Amino acid sequence: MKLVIAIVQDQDQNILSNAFLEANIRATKLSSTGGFLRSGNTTFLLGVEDHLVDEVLDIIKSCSESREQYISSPIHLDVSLDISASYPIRVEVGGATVFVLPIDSFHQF
Ligand code: 2BA
Repeated sequence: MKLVIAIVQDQDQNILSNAFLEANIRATKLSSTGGFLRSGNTTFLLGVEDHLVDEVLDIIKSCSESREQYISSPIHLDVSLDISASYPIRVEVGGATVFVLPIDSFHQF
């Protein structure tokens, strides 16, 4: 059995939840925050039998879109203490960031 951890953009979480439901795949959804953009994203936890891992990865891939986001560069002072204006920096986010981990044991009490 494997633990699949998938971090997706909030805009994709609903369609991905529905796809898991349709495929009868169990998932837990957590609200999370990206450390870099500090904006909300969604983390799915899935305990998956080995033979279903590829199917789960295909579903995640098909439901996760890559998007561009812009962040403001920090305003900084140069040597002459002039304040430089901030400017937008383009960042490509996603589709999905996925980790697949082995599970030592699985219990439901
Ligand atoms: P964030 O940390 O908010 O990162 C959003 C996007 O910003 C990233 O998209 C990447 O394009 C860019 N980015 C992140 N750190 C950067 C840095 N130090 N310098 C320049 N650009 C940077 P993704 O790579 O698609 O990641 C989307 C979200 O997935 C991340 O949101 C984070 O929540 C999670 N994530 C990505 N890699 C991870 C990792 N190795 N471990 C844990 N979480 C990760």
